[in-house]
Amino acid sequence: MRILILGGDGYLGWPTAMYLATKGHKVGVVDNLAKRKWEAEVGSSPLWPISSLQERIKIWNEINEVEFQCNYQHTMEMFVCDIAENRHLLYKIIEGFKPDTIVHYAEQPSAPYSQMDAQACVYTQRNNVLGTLNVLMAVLHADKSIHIVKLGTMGEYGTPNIDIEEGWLDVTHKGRTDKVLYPKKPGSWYHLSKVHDSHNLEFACRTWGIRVTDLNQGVVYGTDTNETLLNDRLATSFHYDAIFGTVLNRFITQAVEGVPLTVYGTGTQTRGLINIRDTIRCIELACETPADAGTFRVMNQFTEQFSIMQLAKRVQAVAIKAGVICVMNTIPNPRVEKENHYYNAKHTALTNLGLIPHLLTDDVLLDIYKQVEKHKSNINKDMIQPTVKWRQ
Ligand code: USQ
Repeated sequence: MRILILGGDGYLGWPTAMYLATKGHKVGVVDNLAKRKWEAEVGSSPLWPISSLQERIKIWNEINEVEFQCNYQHTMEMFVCDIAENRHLLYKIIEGFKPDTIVHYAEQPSAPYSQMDAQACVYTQRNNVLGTLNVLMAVLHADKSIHIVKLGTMGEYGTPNIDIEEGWLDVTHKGRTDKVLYPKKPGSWYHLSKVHDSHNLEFACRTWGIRVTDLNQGVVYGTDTNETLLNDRLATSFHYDAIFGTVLNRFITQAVEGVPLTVYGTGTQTRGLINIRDTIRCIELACETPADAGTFRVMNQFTEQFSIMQLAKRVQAVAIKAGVICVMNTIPNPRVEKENHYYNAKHTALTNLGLIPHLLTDDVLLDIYKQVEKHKSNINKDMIQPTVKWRQ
């Protein structure tokens, strides 16, 4: 299959590109390299140095040309394009590469970033919503049979007081029934941008007959995949700061550094989590089983749910095993979110397709801990405490 990955320079996009290439797919990577600019803007750096996208692709292609005797399938092509700003370049890339599938990660991924100020809010929604619209227009322009696999988020649903279904809800109202998009109540401008994307994608499926899979992913954790471990310069970016770091990666880094874990509020808020190794497998499963023409398919992409306090306690126990004293702090919650809430989110679609989850065992936690510990000297303590407040 020919797969074009939009946002292939990111924490998830890059490991996905390598993984799909090893599976024999012809992979093209598109990115505008903006993540590196956002990092500079907020003063964040990945915990270990990250090669440029050009260098990553060069190393990947060299390794694969040697290993597979120039097997064209395993090498990648790279395109620099801002998909939100340059629709016509995106058209050209798609016409030239002729993908069967487009995997779309090319969005500003941070809730705190989107809450920083007016500019960051408007930028996030503009970048994410217009980028996705341009992908839809490009598919309509080039070939309506291209399957779009879009990274959504579990945060689109928020924390409703009823079970969360996979994208759709059967509703009976005054004796009549219908199937509607699951009602969304997200918790940030960023999460809202993904809600807008989902509505635009569904409309395009319904009106143009295109095919889309929206993967509502939970909080991702982890440092490596088999491919990132092949060479230091193929590593993916790992963030622990309060803007781009996700909660479990942050807690592990805080434990390594010996600073109290930053549990926001009571820590009783619950989230779905997923290992980075399962993220790439879920993308593969979605690509291999395309949605039918005219279908907006939604799958919830997480494997286990935990409260934030449970995560903090798990990290604390592993740190203690590693011989380190680890304390946790419940600090005033900088976000506006429910802390005590019902949470029961369905997530069977991907396991039904064959996902065998990597669960969060103590060994998995310890592996991440050890990997982070190797880079302890790079931790910038000033980037750990949250600075962005939701309530202005
Ligand atoms: N939290 C803490 N302490 C911290 C950081 C976070 O208690 O130091 C809490 C937050 O209050 C929140 C939860 O942990 O309740 C998750 O926060 P997060 O920063 O790990 O995740 P979030 O902002 O929701 O966003 C991340 C990714 C985003 C993805 C989303 C999936 O950045 O791209 O869409 O996870 S989900 O959370 O399921 O919406």
